[in-house]
Amino acid sequence: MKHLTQNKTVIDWIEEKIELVKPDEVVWIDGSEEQLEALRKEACSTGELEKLNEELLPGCYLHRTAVNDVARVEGRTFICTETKEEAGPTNNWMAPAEAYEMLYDIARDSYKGRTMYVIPYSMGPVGSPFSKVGIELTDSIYVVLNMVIMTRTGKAVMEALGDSNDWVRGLHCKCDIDDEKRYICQFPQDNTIISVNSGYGGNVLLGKKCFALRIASYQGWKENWQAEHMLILGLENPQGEVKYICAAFPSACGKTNLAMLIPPEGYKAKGYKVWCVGDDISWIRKGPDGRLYAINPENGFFGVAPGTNVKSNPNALAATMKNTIFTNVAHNLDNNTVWWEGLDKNPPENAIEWKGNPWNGKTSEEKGAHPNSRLTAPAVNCPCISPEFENPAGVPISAIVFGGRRAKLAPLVYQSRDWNHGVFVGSIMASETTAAAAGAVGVVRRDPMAMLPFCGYNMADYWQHWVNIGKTLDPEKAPKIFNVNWFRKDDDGNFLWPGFGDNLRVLEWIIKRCDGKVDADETAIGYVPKAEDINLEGIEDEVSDAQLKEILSVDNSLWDAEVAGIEEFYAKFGDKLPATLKNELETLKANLK
Ligand code: SAT
Ligand code: MN
Repeated sequence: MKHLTQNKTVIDWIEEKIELVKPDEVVWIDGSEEQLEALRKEACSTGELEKLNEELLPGCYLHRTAVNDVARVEGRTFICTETKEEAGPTNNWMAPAEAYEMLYDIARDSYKGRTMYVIPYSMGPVGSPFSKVGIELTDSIYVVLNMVIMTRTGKAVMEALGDSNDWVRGLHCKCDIDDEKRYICQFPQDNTIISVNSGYGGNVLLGKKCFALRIASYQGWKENWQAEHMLILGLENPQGEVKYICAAFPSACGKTNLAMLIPPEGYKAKGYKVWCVGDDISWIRKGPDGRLYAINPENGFFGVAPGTNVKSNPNALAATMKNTIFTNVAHNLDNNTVWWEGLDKNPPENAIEWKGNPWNGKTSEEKGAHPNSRLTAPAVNCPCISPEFENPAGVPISAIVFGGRRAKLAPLVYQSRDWNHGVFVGSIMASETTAAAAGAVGVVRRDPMAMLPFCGYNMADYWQHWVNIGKTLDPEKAPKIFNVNWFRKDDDGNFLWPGFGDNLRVLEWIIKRCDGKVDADETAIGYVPKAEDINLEGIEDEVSDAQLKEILSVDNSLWDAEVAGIEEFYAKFGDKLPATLKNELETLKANLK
């Protein structure tokens, strides 16, 4: 067979995998439109995809996954390092030899009667010093077409790789979508990922969570850079200056909405604008001027559909109007388009729900779209995509923001005292769980830096890596670190902050803090805004002064209880817990007294 490369490390690995899984045919994805169009046609002929209304949604397709395969499966995700300690107490671990044997047994002969697609892809602009190459083998056209949107694929990638051995091996086998034999395994020491028995998003689009976070976080540790679960946005002020912010939130907590935010009317009129560089993942390294720079390694958005509408995120909605793949949403048969909960108040009557059954949105009690249904849209479609999106040098970061869903406790925003305190603030993040992963929803769990499901090595080493990065930065040039919480509720369960576009009011305060232009109140947990410094112009009816004071308040008794939770969590790491974090916790305790 003819390979798209002469790279011997690539050819040998592919030949070995062909021997293992025994495909009928092998097809290299060269990135050409003819090839992709033929694949779309083939997928439509087998029912894997359905072509949507070409006039209303040109180039768009619908896909339904198996009903037992709709989210990431954290319980079946493993970090396979030589020792359990290298994976740490927050990851599932399996010894590599044992994992390979088990996975090869599952994968063996599983491509019989199927085609192997070889997808060469680049995370990051092809040839950028930040970028890394991966090759994914898959027996799913759906995966090919999603990877083509989410990454840079094709010939140019193999040319950029040349004969280097620095590339990530990825083997995906659908097998029988058997959830008892579903495994998502990362081998950071071998640059390898193997995923079997799933056909869903983060389990199978191996460039995304598996590579760009789990493997890349490990690479960053070894190579002195960082892979983080962070959006990147540029905030342009009326003078035309753009400041960049990276923000980490757990899955389905509004990263896509924040990254594509539309400023409130008053801000728009003054000339404020938000540019989206990325909505999920940042690769960060120090630039020649000593500042931290970030790129978005992805090339598209794999956003949550439910709740996306003209008010919550008009930019994301606009991005899905062409060349987009919708997964597990409802199919409106009247006009061959799609619908999901929260899109509008007019659900279709004549539709098919996400499981594939007839559905009347006006009368049915069932949901039309799965809560974790997704849209895969090309970044170029986004009306507010940053002009710096393709910049191989990345964008300079002024602020790092951590955040989660907390009904109580965390104030709307607070700033850490310095880098190490900021690392502590990230390490104690906790959030209510969402539908993005299988399991209970709405339970508070620790999710440090929003990396709990994505850190490819011992979280204690990861924290130490953060501390070490800080040591290499001039404090004047280091990003300032903040924490936000858009999700505070009153005792009746009502949200106290409107969120969405109004979050710009908080970003404005953050940038002012970075520029040293606004004062703050020092509390036990860090710097909190003075109420008068959060601009409520235009939302006085929605957020009263008393309400604002409440969400800016720090309740020391609640924090005392939180300290107990942090101690319990930290205890899991034993002696490996960085001394810096231990000290920061002691400082917090002392401050609370
Ligand atoms: O399914 S994905 O892992 O790609 C999305 C997410 O959970 O953030
Ligand atoms: Mn994510």
